[in-house]
Amino acid sequence: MSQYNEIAKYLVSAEVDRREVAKVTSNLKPDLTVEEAYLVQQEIVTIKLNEGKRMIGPKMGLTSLAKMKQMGVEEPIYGYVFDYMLIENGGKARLSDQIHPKVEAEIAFVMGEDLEGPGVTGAQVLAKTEYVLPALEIIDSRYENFNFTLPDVIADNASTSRVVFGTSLKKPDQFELDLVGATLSINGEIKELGAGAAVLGHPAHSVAMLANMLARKGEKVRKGDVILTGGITGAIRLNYGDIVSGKFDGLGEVTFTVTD
Ligand code: OOG
Ligand code: MG
Repeated sequence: MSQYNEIAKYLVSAEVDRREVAKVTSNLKPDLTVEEAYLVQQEIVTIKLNEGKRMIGPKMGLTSLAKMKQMGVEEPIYGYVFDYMLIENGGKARLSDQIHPKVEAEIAFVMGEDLEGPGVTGAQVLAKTEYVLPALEIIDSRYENFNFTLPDVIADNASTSRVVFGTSLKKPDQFELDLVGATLSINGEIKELGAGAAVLGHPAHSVAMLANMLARKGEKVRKGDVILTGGITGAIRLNYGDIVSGKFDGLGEVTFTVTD
């Protein structure tokens, strides 16, 4: 068994047991590189697929300048969303399914055609996008205190935990997605706000960058993939009883309630 597979099992068991663990770079593999971290992530994907879980699509993370600066990185990261992570719009997110969850507001793309890098542009993304829709992502780092280095968070499938997609699908040409405003409220109080432009200037740039990053591994974005483009807003810690609402200009509202 490879060392990457061993680290993948360590992280999957933390997720399954809802238990925070020491980050990989603090003892298991202090010299973990970004490239190796993606190999660990790939092992996690393989484990989940072998368990019969279905992939919904890739997601981008750390796409806002604020998050990149905070992490000291120049490039975003990606991970993968699976079917068991989906919560219906208006549904319940259970605290007992999580470790220390946070929520963030995002714009998602549904691809109408494959998208193969390198050299993909935002305009090409928009031309190949079937729909755009609003989403709330629940991130839940498996690491103690949500504290990690860049390779750690990549290995941990970019902290992905749950996703609530909005129910109305819109054609991308109806919007200037960079100008779409979003608010994130908890119990009726706005906690975070932003606009699509927070994501690399335009959320389509996030999908383009994803295609170009995947191309380095000979992979592509696929027709039918539902892609989270990264948090527009900062992430807010969730507590029992919270009623969470993301409102996106013209794209609609996404809500869920936090239960025990
Ligand atoms: C990493 C995941 C970031 C986003 O949208 O930026 C992410 C983290 O902050 O834990 O999903
Ligand atoms: Mg996110």
